Amino acid sequence: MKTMLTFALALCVLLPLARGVPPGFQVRLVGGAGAHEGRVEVLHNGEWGSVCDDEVDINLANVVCRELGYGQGLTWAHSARFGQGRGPIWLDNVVCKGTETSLSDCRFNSWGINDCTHAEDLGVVCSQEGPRQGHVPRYSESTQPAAAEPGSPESVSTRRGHEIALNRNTALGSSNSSPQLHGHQIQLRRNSYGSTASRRQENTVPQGHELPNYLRSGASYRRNQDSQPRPASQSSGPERSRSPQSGPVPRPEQSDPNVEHDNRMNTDFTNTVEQSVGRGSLEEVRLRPVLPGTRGTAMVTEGVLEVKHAGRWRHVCNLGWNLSSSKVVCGMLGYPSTEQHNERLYRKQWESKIADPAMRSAVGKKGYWVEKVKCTGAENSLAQCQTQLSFARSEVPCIGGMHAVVRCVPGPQFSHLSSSGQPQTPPSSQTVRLKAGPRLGEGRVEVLKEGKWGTICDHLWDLNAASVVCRELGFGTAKEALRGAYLGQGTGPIHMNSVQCTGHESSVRQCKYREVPLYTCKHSQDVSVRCNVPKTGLSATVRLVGGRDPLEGRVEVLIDGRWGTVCSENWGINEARVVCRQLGMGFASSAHQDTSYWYGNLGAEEVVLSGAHCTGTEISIQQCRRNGYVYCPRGGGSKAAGVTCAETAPDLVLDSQLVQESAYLEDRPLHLLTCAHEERCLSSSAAHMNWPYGHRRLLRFSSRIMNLGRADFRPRAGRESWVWHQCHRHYHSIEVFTHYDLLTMNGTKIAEGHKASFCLEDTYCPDGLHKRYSCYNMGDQGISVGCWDTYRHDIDCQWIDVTDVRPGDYIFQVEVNPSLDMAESDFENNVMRCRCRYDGGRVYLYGCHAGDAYSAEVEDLFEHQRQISNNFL
Ligand SMILES: *[C@@H]1O[C@H](CO)[C@@H](O)[C@H](O)[C@H]1NC(C)=O
Ligand SMILES: *[C@@H]1O[C@H](CO)[C@@H](O)[C@H](O)[C@H]1NC(C)=O
Ligand SMILES: [Ca+2]
Repeated sequence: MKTMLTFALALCVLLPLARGVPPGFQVRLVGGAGAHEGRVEVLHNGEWGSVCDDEVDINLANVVCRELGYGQGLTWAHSARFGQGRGPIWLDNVVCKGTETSLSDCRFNSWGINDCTHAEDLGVVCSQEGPRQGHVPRYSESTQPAAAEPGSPESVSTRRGHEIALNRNTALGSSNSSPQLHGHQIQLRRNSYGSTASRRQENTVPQGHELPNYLRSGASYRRNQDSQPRPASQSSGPERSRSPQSGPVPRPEQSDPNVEHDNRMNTDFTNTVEQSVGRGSLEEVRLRPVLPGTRGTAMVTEGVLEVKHAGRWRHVCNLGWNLSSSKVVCGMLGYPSTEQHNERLYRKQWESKIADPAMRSAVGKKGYWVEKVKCTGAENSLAQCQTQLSFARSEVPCIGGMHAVVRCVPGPQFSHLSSSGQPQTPPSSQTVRLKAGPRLGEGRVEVLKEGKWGTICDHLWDLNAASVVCRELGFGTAKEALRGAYLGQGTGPIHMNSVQCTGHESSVRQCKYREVPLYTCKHSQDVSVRCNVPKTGLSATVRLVGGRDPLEGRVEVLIDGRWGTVCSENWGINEARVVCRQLGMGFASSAHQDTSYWYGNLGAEEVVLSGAHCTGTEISIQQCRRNGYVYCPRGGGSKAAGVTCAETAPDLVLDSQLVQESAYLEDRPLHLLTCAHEERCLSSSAAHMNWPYGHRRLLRFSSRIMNLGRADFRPRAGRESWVWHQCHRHYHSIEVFTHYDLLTMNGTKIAEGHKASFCLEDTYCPDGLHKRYSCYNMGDQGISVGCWDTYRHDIDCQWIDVTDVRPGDYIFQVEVNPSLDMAESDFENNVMRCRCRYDGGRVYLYGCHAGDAYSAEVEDLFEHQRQISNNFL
């Protein structure tokens, strides 16, 4: 009772807040067979956008229809039955009382704030009879006759929509046609019967409800094939006989949607009460936050569970539900684990809700309940659990129960986005990682063994193992378990093969697996995963504008509630990567500092973010370091930052073994070094020598740069800007392509870094691949996927000038693409380091390895321990 009062109070409080219709607001119906039906679109800020179907009930349809000049709403249709819209989703969680004169007066999240996709676009069907004939929108005529109160007998007698009602038809015996609802029997009513008597009869012998046929067809609405609603008599005719299905049912996408629809919707409810849906059909789940403490955050971790079956969202009965089932749901939502929610609070809310007529249809909307869910907790998806689907009927589904509630625990990298979580950094002692994935929660799987990162070979690789990896990394279960180096090849060791997990392991290293004898697996068999990641809402806080396709454009970000541009000063590939990842658009292929060729949104030209500096691993651009106040002398507009994103990217990796094996010293006479001097391949002290007498001491080595990514590596500069180098008689397409450095053990550069620019080509391609890039005769430059570009130790400039270096222990370092000029899927492997001992006469390189090959601890030892033994690594 107290809760009811609170609710009534809340309504009173809301009333005075009712906004006037904002200027320029309009509503329209799009994509229906006639003007009286379609996807609801609203005009806000000059842009049409759709409405999300969350929490919608018939009141909303009534408001929209009246606003458009129709009598009232016949019904509403969720899940984009009238096709998916484009552009913004302006409204979500819209709650109308039914008496508003405009949709804009209903309660909803702020404009554009939603957790929906266009697959949830709302549609409405308006009754064509009404106070006005035809379509008289409010916009052409400002006054609107007050429509009949939705609960009044007159209105009900003309209303033919389907209303899902909660009924307790025993105690009250109410003759009021407006359902006075206190129990929780769920049934579909057809209220086209004129008299109360027949309606009450209907309560005991429920009938099918009337919906235009095209609304009933399955998940995919195909208006063109079935554009005419059939007469009502036809759809309520004899039912197709139906045998209860047991055992596995075909997955929805494989079955004929119409057949499925017939089974589902035109059911004679008196005969069949239940139908097992078997496996494979509950593919999508969501949580609806209903407690005040769980609302209002972009990332929903707790709420009433809804599952999508054959295009409809349904509630799940909590009888028999336990934490194992919650864990599966959380996994699907991108969360690694679950915990117990406050049962008492939800029970209380539930009881007050079903006692309150105003809320009944919101509860009853999910007229079909999924029941008897049994999961072990190891499943990747609810579809693998035992479930039953109940049909609306006179008997009550879920007697004594209520909707299931789930509370998920986000991974540490997301916990700050949930309502309760404190900021946390992911554990540094991680022993599994994802590499080179285009999006968050995707990538090649690498595990740490004895301080060394290695890959997993793909024999027996499956979703169970992939899910263990995903959970271990703070994501949910796996969406995909990929084999065959689908997300690029690793380097270094291959640690595991034939991995088999039960799904209960907390780390993939606890799963059964086989060691990998040398040469039995190749990196072309490296496994990768795609994990379920939580909907953070972060992708809605950045957008690309003005590009030729959706993957490029000027960057506009939402900061402190305002959209604006980003200062392009120091805007680079790391920042661009974060933006692309935040948008779910893959890798960044370029970062633009000049976007004059793209037009931004009016009103969002101003710079709202400056000094952005990302490490590249952040999950949003707002998370990167930035100026406390905006400082951007170069201004926004055409000078604002932009990005181009791409699904695939190259990945350059240095062959460290070859460097180690090929290094030697040469004392080279100066007269052979004129070209090299001209190209600045010698230390500055060379300039003070008495040319051409004397020599330079050179540390020479071969290097091989492999492209292990999934796109060709191409110089960014177009051919017209390549530089002809007369001395070496070729074009340089990239000014700085590699750094060769000799460092002291404390990291100081001792030999002047030689910055080499190169002519890129496919020196070697493995069998089956064709060389496509060649420097000769101004040929196309680049490195094809799978090929490599080799610089032999005996070519000019392929060295470090160590003439001025004293004997001692050093670190030898080669870095490719050091300025991150060109996009790659992984930059961590672009550095290669060796220990280097120089005794004044000879030089030894040992322990050569890629920058990401070892754990942080081992890398630390490597760099700082002076007396490191030769066979340490
Ligand atoms: C939940 O129920 C399932 C099936 O009845 C059972 O296998 C599982 O162990 C239960 N989990 C918990 C946490 O009680
Ligand atoms: C680093 O080591 C060099 C000699 O190896 C020394 O001259 C220099 O002062 C050291 N720098 C720091 C910051 O320790
Ligand atoms: Ca790389």
